[in-house]
This record gives sequence, C-alpha cells and structure tokens, in this order.
Amino acid sequence: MFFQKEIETMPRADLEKLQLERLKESVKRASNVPVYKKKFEEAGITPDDIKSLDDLKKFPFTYKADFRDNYPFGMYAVPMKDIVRVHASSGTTGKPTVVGYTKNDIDMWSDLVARVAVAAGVTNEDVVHVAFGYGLFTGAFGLHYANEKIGATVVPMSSGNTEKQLMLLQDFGATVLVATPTYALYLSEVAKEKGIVDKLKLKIGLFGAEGCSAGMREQIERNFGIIATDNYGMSELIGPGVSGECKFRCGLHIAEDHFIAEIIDPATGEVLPAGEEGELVITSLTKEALPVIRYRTGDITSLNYDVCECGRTHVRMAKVRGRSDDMLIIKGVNVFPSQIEGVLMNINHISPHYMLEVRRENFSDSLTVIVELIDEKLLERFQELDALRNEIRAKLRTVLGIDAKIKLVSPNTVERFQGKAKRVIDLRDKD
Ligand code: DLL
Repeated sequence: MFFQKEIETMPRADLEKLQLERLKESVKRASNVPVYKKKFEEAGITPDDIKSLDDLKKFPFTYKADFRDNYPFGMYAVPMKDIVRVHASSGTTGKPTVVGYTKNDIDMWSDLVARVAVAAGVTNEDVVHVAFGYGLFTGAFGLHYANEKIGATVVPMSSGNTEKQLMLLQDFGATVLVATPTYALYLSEVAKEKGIVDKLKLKIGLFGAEGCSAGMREQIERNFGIIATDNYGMSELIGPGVSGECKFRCGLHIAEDHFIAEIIDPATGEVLPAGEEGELVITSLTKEALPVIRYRTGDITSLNYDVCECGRTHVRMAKVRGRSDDMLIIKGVNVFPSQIEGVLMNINHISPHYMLEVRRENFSDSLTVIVELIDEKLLERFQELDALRNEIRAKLRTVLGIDAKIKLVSPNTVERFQGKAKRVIDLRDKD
C-alpha cells in the first residue's frame, strides 16, 4: 500500500534528477543562515558549485552543536512570522535542540509520516492510539497529523498512566498502537497480566524513536498479536517520517525526494561505498524553515539501493545499530547496547527488561548487565541461577568479545520507561 505511489516508486534516474534540482535550492536557502554562510565561505564553496549530486561531498558537515550554539532560533532560514510550529528534542542536560516548521514544512512532514503509516497497512478504517508524549517531542504530533491525513481516527492519548492507556485501547477499539517499542512492550505485558489481550483489536504497531532488537519486537508482536514496523527520524531533520519499514521489513525506506542520505566513516568523515556501515549523514532538500546540509545524525547504519520487493525505489537504511555516542568503549572494545539486547532476547527465564552499568574498577572498565528474572522462585535455586548467569555471560562473551558481570534481579524491579529507554548508567567519571 502506498500513500504517494508515483513518488515512492519513482525510477532512480528520475529521483536523482529531482534531488539535484532540489539540492541546489536547499543549499541556496541554507546560505541565508549566517552559520551556513560562514561554513560555506570557509570551505570556499558556493551553491553554484553544485553541478551533480556528487558535489555534495564538498560541503562541510552540520552538527548538533551548531543548533546548541545558535539556540534557540539561530538556524532558521525564514523570518519568525513564517514559522508556524516549534519543537525541541529532549537534551538530558543543558538546552534542548530547537527546530521550526513553516506551513509547507508541516504539510510535507505529515505526508512523509503518512507514507510510513500506510506502508505498515494503516487505512482510514483504523483507530490510531498515540502513546507518545505530546509536547515539544516531535513523535506524537508527527504521527498525529499524518494519521489524520490518511483519514484514520486518532486518539491523542499521550504517554503515561498505563492503566488508562489499556482501558482506552480497549474501549475505543484501537487497531493501531503508536509508541516507543519499550513502552509497547510494557503495555503488552500489563495487558497480558490483566488478561485483556483478547479484548483488544490491535493489528498494527508503529514503533520508533528508539532502536529495538528483532527479539524484542517478536515478543511485543506475540504478546499483542500484532505486526509492527519500525520508523526512524530525528527532530533536526523533521521528526518521524525520515524513513520507515514497509511490510517486507527489510530496511527502512528513506524519503529520498526530500532527503539525501550518505554514510560516512565517523572518524575520518570520508563517504563510504554503498552497503558499508557507518554514520548516517542527511541533507534536507525541501525544508524551508530549517534546511540541514550534511547533518551528522550520529546514528550507525548502512544503505541498500536495491529496489525493494514492495516496489519502492527509495533507498533502505538498515535498522539503526546504535548511536556513535551511545557506543560504549569497554576495555577498548566497542559495545553497542543493541548487541547486548540481541543476546538477552534469546535467553529463556529472563524478562526483556535490563540495564547496563559501566564502572571503572582498579583502572579497568567493568560492565554489569542487570537482568530481571521472570520467576522470583529461581532466586532460591542457586544451581539453576548460577547456570543461567553462566549462560548469559558466555553468550555475551561470544558476541561482544568481553566478559560482563551478570546481576539477576527479582521480577518487576528494573525501571520501565514510558518514552525512550535510558538503559546505560555510565559511572566511570563518577567512581
Ligand atoms: O525520536 C523522532 C521520532 C519520533 C522518530 C517518533 C520516530 C518516531 P529525537 O527525539 O530527535 O527524534 O531523537 C532522534 O532517536 O538520532 C536516533 O538515535 C533515535 N531514533 C529515532 N528513531 C529510531 C529508530 C525522534 N526507529 C534520535 N531506531 C535518532 C533507532 C531511533 N533509533
């Protein structure tokens, strides 16, 4: 199913022609912003130097720090009177990253998220329960307007209050759940415990805003009896709608008529050949309020340009493996939390809720994986407990190449998250 079939299945040659035309315009728009003007001058490059898509490489990168340094509105390329909406991404410390939209930007944004929702099977017959937090976060509003545009019935539930979420999911007959995978998992477990899964009409999960291992997704799908797709985005780029899976779930189609994707080596900044894994860099082609040129997303993925079985021609990015900045370096070894999750999801007797604690002990890093047991009684059966601990440690060693301490804890003692999960506690600077 397509929301904008002609564009979504456009032959690559036509798509690239469109991208080139739009790229020239986007770079021109960006050069109205003092930060970009300065960057371009320093690099000795002007918008007129763009003759082919390959010329994009000559432009300097844009970083999250550029947004911070120009807080709150210094990255806007249009006067404030043309800005109709402001959002911001939740920085855990300091000032948030502020973004803005013109009327056209909002319209384009809704179209792109609608593509993702329709690709997952959403129609005007659906009741869409949005359990993302409404507010400065882009997730809720992004999914809200897109699903309205499709003609679905939108329930702007917001996050929190799990009991009420379940009551309304049931009473309003929601068929689509929009949430972070972590919160969807929690909701599904509580629904199971309460024995109300059979009373729900859910069919589709639209999950995004954070990564989710295949094992965790399967668990949510099993608990709820749904099919879930993954969608990706980031406030600086637009919010959700940058890319999303189709029903074949073999990569997330990037809306290439509005964005150009590159993969670079995060250490050298060099563009990597198609198929190689590295950091995703995105250039916006149509954004009016906030053009971004070669934005360093920090997200690690790879690109696949083969036409998908669904007929979409737009490039597919692999599920995000992690952010370059949430990669832990433990005893010199690069460890992504997603790798640990991948291992834990395939082990019996433990719940999918976990935390990672990193410390520095005797001048050496140590990783503790805190995992919740499903059955409290196991805590009294020392031999079995020991065997389980050893199994987890051995499996993690095979995948990560390092030894981790395993702490098994009682059911329901690991924190549950209602938005994006924060599973890593890095105490190395604090010890
Ligand atoms: O999370 C936008 C969004 C909302 C996307 C709802 C999808 C659904 P930010 O709060 O700015 O924006 O966070 C962006 O979240 O750089 C990734 O590291 C991570 N992220 C977002 N979607 C995914 C995903 C929104 N599907 C940051 N898989 C990004 C993995 C994701 N990571």
